[in-house]
Amino acid sequence: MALLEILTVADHTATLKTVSAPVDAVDDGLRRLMDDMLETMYAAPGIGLAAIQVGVAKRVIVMDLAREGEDKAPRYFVNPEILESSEELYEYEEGCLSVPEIYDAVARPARVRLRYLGYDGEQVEEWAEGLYAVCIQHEMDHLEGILFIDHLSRLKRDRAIAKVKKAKRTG
Ligand code: GNR
Ligand code: NI
Repeated sequence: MALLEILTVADHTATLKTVSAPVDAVDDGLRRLMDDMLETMYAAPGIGLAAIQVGVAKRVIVMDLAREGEDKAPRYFVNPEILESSEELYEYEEGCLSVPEIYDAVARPARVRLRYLGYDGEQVEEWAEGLYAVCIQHEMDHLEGILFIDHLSRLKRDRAIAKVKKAKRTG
């Protein structure tokens, strides 16, 4: 396994805005990417990671929502789709490894019905709610080149990017 570099808006805005391409086949090469992404996410640490955050424009996401002290619970999503969304919204204080140290509230559908391929290429359909719904929608935004700060006002977004750039400069 390998640790990958996580790209941030300090200097990789263009890459992070890329729309990722569907995956043709869940093969050993893709599983290796997912393994490396998971290791990178745990090391960060984070609860989710989309492939574009490590510079790979494929529709691939890894996630683990287990809390500290709980057993690891890795989840893998290839070519995920949202089939249905609740009218009800849920607001959550989001953060992003590509916008480090910035946190703000985003309202999204409280429940989403998902279809995706898992680690072995098996097709899954299920409802997500709570933190799972928050995280999968945040990650699926990455596949479209959208960051959580794109859901904020332009003023907040510009301030967030300026802060990340300054933090990178000053170390
Ligand atoms: O680690 C992460 N935490 C988080 C908290 C609230 C809402 C979304 C997230 S995802 C984030 C990791 C990340 O940037 N994934 O793209
Ligand atoms: Ni993110």
